[in-house]
Amino acid sequence: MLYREVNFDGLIGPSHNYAGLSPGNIASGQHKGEIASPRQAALQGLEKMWRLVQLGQEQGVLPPAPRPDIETLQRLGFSGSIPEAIRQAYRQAPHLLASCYSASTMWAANTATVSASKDCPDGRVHFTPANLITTLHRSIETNYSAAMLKRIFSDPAHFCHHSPLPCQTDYADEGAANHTRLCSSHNQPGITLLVYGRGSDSPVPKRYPARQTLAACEALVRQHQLPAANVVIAQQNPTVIDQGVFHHDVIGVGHRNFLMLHQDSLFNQPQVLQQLQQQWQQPGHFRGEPLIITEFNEDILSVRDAVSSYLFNSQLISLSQPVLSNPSPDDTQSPDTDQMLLLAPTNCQASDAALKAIDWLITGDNPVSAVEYIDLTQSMNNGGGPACLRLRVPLNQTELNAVHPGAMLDFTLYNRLKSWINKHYREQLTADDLADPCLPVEIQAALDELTEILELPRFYPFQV
Ligand code: SUG
Repeated sequence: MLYREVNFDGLIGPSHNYAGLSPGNIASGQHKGEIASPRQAALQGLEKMWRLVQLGQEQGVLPPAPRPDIETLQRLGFSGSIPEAIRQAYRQAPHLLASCYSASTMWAANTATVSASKDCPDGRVHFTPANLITTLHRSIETNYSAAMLKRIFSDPAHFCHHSPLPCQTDYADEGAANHTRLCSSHNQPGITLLVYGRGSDSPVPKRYPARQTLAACEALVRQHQLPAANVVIAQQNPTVIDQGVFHHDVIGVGHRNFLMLHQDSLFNQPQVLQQLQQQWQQPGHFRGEPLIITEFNEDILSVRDAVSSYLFNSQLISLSQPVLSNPSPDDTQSPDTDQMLLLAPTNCQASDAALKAIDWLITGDNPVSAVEYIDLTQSMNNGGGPACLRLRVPLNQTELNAVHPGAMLDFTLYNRLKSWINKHYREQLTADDLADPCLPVEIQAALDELTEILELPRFYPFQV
């Protein structure tokens, strides 16, 4: 049975704003307090999803968490009616109100760690929702994400849902942003590369938090029962964390048998890459194709330029993946070559260094043969590029058939979502707008209608 990688993107929610909530995420700090456009943000995210469909990919949509998170506001001591709790929070602690309003579930790469059924002994796809405990606004995603994933991937014959790791700093987990699955084809078991920033006695960054721990990676391997021979756990280089690489997917991306990363991404990088090659070639594991690793040194692209352009947060799209079904209208292309496309953020076009590096990449000895740019400025200004917005789930046709069908993007859904965004989303949102008592009412109406569009009745707590 044919397997392929399916991207599920977080639909950008109506409260998208710039609150500077993420220390160590340079864009989040730089754009703090700016006027956000939730409508533009959501349309940009939707266009990215639709482009993937046009490229012959299966593409799923994950609904946003309900915001503001009233329960968290109450737990933080803001009491009374919803408008009253919001008023108090705005007056006393606006950053807490912003945290409860954050649209951060858009960055689906942080929603969970996912292992392919080909990699797990029980032949099911395994999910562990990330606890995201490093920041308040992201930690409040977990309960929602766990329930949402169970609803979208509901069939226990195919999907196994684990509890999030314990909410304790030793188990800080940021999900698939620190996970890369390397395989010669999705039909074969892959190597799971997990990257952490903080371990028992490893060097730690001095300036910014290391968000993922070694203990979390080890626990994920145990939960998913991944065979040790197919796992590599590596440490992020603390010096790149201190330059703004708050997740590994800001400095490296892998797809199938290809891994591209900055030369300074990992601690002891030469040894890690050697281990990957050794495990790739271990006896009894037929891989079919070589593992191709392309390292960018400082002369090709500095860490600084990598962080500002987000080149490594591009999506790599295999243009030779089998098309399992064809949900698209007439203008859909299904290229049939052995090449990969780099879907890069338009920020790369504004950087001479990134453009040169991309040119070096696509003319080099590796599978990337083309580049395309996508405008995700609204999300990018919060440090979320193309790869941050998607959660990758390798699936075969039977598994794909078991996914909630209303979440799979086709031309009709694309158009319905576009109209829905244009109808409900504000053109602009500022920090002061979060105090507007009309905003929660507007958001609730929008999400209520969304659940009809996605065929998810009684999905949000306010609907039960
Ligand atoms: O966790 N930004 C997110 C960006 C997540 C990017 N994801 C990946 N690299 N996979 C974060 O730092 C900023 C929100 C604000 O400042 O308003 C924020 O949460």
